[in-house]
Amino acid sequence: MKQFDLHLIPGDGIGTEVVAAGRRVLHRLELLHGGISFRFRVHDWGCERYLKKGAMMPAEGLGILADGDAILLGAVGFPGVPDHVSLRGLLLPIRQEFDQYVNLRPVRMLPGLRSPLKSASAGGIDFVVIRENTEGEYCGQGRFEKEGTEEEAAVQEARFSRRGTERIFRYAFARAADRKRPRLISATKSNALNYSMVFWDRIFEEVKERFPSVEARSVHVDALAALLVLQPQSLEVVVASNLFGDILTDLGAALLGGIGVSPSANLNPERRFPSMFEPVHGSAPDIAGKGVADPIGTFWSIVLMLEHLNLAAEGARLMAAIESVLRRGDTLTPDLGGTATTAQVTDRVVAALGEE
Ligand code: GGG
Repeated sequence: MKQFDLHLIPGDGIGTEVVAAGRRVLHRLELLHGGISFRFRVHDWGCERYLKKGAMMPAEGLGILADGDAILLGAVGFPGVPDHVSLRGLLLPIRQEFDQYVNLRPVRMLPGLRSPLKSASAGGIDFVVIRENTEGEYCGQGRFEKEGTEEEAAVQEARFSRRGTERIFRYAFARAADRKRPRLISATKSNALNYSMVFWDRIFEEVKERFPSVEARSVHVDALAALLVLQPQSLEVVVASNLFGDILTDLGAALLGGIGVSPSANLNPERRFPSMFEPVHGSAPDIAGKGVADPIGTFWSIVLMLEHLNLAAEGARLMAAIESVLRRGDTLTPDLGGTATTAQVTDRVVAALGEE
């Protein structure tokens, strides 16, 4: 029996509901396979803990996670704790300290999803955003100046190292080279950001030299946002900085008809540290506790996790189950136009797993 140690951080709001659903799906996969077992260690880290103890996770939190095979996270953030405190107290330290420098976010139109774009059809939109995940605009450096005076100001720094920039491009080019249409677009804004994005473009051109089979170009992020809406079918791989990737992938999720289905993987490709998997959506306090959160984003993130754990067949099995439930379309949560609960969608996916 091969055992996988999984750390679960349900976090805040609907995070607890979708991770509980994910656990059921993993348990079902375990039973169907017969030769694997998932050992779950659940951590009650998040905003509630912050309000009681003054920290989102314990001081030794990263040490606790370090020995796991992977981390599954629900969502972070809740009213009562400022968002920058919750994000910087849990999500960002894990990504940064575990050097999860690739944030991989597929944008794929699955059967049954209803895109707000008239031209979108299942399979028509199928690209992946590779977001730099450890530095850039989210490096956390900056300062307040002359606070409380007429001249007060805030300075937010964006740090792009050669090492960090080169490695994200290498990863993105390698992914693009593997696609049927080997195409890569780098999101830039070097007309306005005269240090960081000029540097970003320079390194992009250097790395491009090493991948002659990939058709690669830079596009300003504002024009790229328009391209996502007007010609998403033309896209294969997009590589972006931390902030640009964050924004573009919410737009990408919206192209699929709602943010609830979109998955993400925070990867340490060298596997020196555990990687973390999480739906793109946040904690959605407005629907938290109502039992109607869409668990599909978490299930799809689990597919990415299974692939990372070299359980590709299990990943494919889960993806097929998700697609069959979406295709039938009679058990969908309200964000996708249905009336089903999280538990009902999970029941359906669990049942579909057994039908393969
Ligand atoms: N599912 C993870 C989550 O809570 N995301 C909310 C969020 O604001 N994420 C920002 C980010 O991905 O950098």
